[in-house]
Amino acid sequence: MNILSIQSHVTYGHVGNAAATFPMQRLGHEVWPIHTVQFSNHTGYGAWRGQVFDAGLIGECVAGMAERGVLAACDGVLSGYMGSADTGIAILQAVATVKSEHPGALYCCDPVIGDIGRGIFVRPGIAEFMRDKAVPAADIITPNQFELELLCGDAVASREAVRAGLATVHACGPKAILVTSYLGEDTPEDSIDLLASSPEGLWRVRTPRLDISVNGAGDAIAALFFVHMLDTRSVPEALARASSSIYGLLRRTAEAGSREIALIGAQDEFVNPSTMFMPEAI
Ligand code: PXL
Repeated sequence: MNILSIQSHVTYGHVGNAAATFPMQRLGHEVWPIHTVQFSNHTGYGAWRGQVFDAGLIGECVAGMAERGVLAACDGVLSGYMGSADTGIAILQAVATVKSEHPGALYCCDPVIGDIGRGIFVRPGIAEFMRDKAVPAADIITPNQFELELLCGDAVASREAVRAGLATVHACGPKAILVTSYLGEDTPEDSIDLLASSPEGLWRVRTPRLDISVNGAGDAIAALFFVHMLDTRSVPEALARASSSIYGLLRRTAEAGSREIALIGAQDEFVNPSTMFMPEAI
């Protein structure tokens, strides 16, 4: 598979393309990264240096690839954190260009807006852009619980509410939704749920909750879920593989006591997760 991945990049550590690219490559895929920024390190450190690239760079790189005649071989476009609405518009143009060259290509949008506890951490206008423009253009989305609630406009703590919220978002366009972290009314204290939904069903994986706080895990799971969806075309299968790999990655990260996800050290988890979690239909 060939994946065009349009995200931020950091020199040190692993978020954005520096978290998404390698797991896809380790699974045997070609990744075509376009960097929307290059920073020294992720923003979780509170200080960083670097540059935000002009949104025009995205169109330039896509146009250059179109001139090489390679876009017909692009199987998917993956996007993550968008620094500005301009970047978002350029990403959606890239998606449209890829789909015009390869109508079977899929777009996976990680609608990065915020998180429980931190609230909205993107610039004004991005949340609306995600809800009104990016998500409707996407085939697959990977929100966390906070982002799902913003997208559907309601709390999703109960089983009925999460079903209703997911149905609302499916009606906007995406055929597959991965909820990357979910604490519902019936989630035990020591656990965390990942949900995956299609118009055909809803599946849950429940893993032990690890006591760590890192950046970039969401970027890695979106990439893994996307390539497993492209490979298997099965929502529960992609959920099982991606969640098992991320649990292994985070367990190794916790053991190492690292502030950065152990993307390289734990690479075998992408191919052969040490614990396989089975999805339950709920
Ligand atoms: O993980 C999302 C992300 C993407 N890009 C940059 C970040 C982060 C999270 O910290 O700092 C630059």
